[in-house]
Amino acid sequence: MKTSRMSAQEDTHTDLFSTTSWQQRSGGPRYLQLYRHLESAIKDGRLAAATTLPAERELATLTGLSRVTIRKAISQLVVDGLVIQRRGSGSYVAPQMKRMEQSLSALTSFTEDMQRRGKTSSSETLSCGIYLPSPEEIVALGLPSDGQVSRITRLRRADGIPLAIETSSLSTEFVPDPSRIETSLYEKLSLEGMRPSRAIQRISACKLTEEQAALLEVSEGDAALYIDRTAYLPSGRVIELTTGVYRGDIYDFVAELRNA
Ligand code: 16G
Repeated sequence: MKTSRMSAQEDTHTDLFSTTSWQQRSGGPRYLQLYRHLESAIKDGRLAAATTLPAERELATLTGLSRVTIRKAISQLVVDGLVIQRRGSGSYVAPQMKRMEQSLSALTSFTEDMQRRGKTSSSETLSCGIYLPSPEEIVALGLPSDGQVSRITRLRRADGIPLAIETSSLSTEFVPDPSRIETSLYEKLSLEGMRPSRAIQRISACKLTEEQAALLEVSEGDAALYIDRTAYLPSGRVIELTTGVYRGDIYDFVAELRNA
């Protein structure tokens, strides 16, 4: 027996897809018409985030279009990041997030940035522990080659939407137990009088690997920003080396320039 919730969703689907108003003889290729129809329904909220789209066969029946045409339109929505396709569990509307401008002049933390925007941030620890440092960590953190490094990799979300994957490395001298970093690394450092006062950040373009894309809920190969931040204590010692990938469809990093 169907639940009333399923029936309501089915009614929405029937209304949205069976109307022929969006299909016009002179409106160009059918897949493009369906694509545009779905794109506007997603953008204006008629198809809300996380709504499951009807299966290809059902869509073909509702719209009167061939399955090949349906597939082409859905594939384009997937490429555009509007729809997420999961093997075995169908297609659903991707969470929508407006682009964010991130200042390059203030040394702030992810948690603070999201709080300022009125968003709820969260952190999922993907890995965490004490490791032998990589050559990059030895140089950046000024560690002895037989030293140890505390490393934590986190998936950063705002209002439940995954935005970035960050790996932070800190000397065990400053952070002996990285598992004690709860929501905010900077909050923990501040409490211990070790908040960085200055940082150097390098930003480059990259494409997401399959694993990164799955975590960020976008498509493999999507454009992203690779950022590394080396942050310093007022004493001049490096406290943090963080490298991360940030979703290119959401982040705009903005720098203010003055006359030299
Ligand atoms: C930001 C920083 C990152 C820092 C983190 C601390 C950039 C590009 N990176 O994401 O270096 O480790 O904030 O955030 O801005 P938290 O205090 O919320 O853990």
